[in-house]
Amino acid sequence: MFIDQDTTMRIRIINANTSAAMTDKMGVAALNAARPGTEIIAVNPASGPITIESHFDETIAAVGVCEEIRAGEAAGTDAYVIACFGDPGLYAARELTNAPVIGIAEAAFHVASLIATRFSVVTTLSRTSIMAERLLHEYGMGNRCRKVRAAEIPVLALEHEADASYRLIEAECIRARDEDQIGAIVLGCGGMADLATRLSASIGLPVVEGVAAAVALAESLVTLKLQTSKFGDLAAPPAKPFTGEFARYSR
Ligand code: 2AL
Repeated sequence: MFIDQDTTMRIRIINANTSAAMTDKMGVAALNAARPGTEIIAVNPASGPITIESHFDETIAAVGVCEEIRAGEAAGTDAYVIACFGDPGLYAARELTNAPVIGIAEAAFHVASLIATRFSVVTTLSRTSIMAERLLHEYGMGNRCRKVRAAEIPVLALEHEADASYRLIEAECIRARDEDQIGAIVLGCGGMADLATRLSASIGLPVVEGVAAAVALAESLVTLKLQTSKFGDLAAPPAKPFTGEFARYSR
C-alpha cells in the first residue's frame, strides 16, 4: 500500500509587534515544534508598536497583522499563527484567507486544557493579565483557568534583561504550582517562546508555550485538510471604498 507521507507545508508566524529579535526567537520555537517537512516563515509588520501591552497597542498591531496575512496570501501559505498573546486581529485575519489562522493564546489554552483539568497563566504585566482573562472568557475557557498571574515585567525586558526576567517568571510559576491547584502552566507572552522547556524542568509541571502549540495545531488542521469556514462571518469582507491612508483596502 502506498501512503502519501508528503507533509510539506508552509506556516507563516506573524509576530504582531515590530521587535525583530522577538520574531527570530519565535521562529526558532516554531521550527523546534514543527514536523520535518514544515517550512516556517517568521515575520513581523513593518509598522506598529514595538511591544503589545494594551488594548490600544493591540488595535494598531491588528492592522499590521492583516498586512502580513495579505503578504502571506501573495506568497502562498498553508496556515498562519498570530504570535502575540492577545491574538490581535484574529477574526479579521480569518476573513482575509481560506487558510487556518491560529492565535497563540487560543492555542495554548486549548492545548493546556487537553493535558490538565485546570491551568494558570503567567504573563507579563498586570494590565495584560486582565486582557488575558477577557480572552479566556471570550474563548469559553474561563472555567479551565484558575488564575492569570503577572510577573510584572514589561515585554521588552524579556529581551534586554533576560536573566532577571526569567527569575521573576520562574518565581511566579512556582507560586502558581504551589497555590493554584493546577496541572499545567500557560506562558502568557510570545516573547517567552524560548522558556517553556527550562521552566518545565525547573518546576516539574507541563508548561505550554503558545507558538509551539499553535504550530502543532496548524499542522494538524492542514493535515486534516480543514480550512477557515467561509460560511457566515468569516467570509471575505464586503467590497467597499476605504478612504485616506486605508484607501489601499478599497475593492
Ligand atoms: C505580548 C506578546 O505576546 N507580545 C507582545 O508584544 N505582548 N503579550 C503580553 N501579554 O505581554
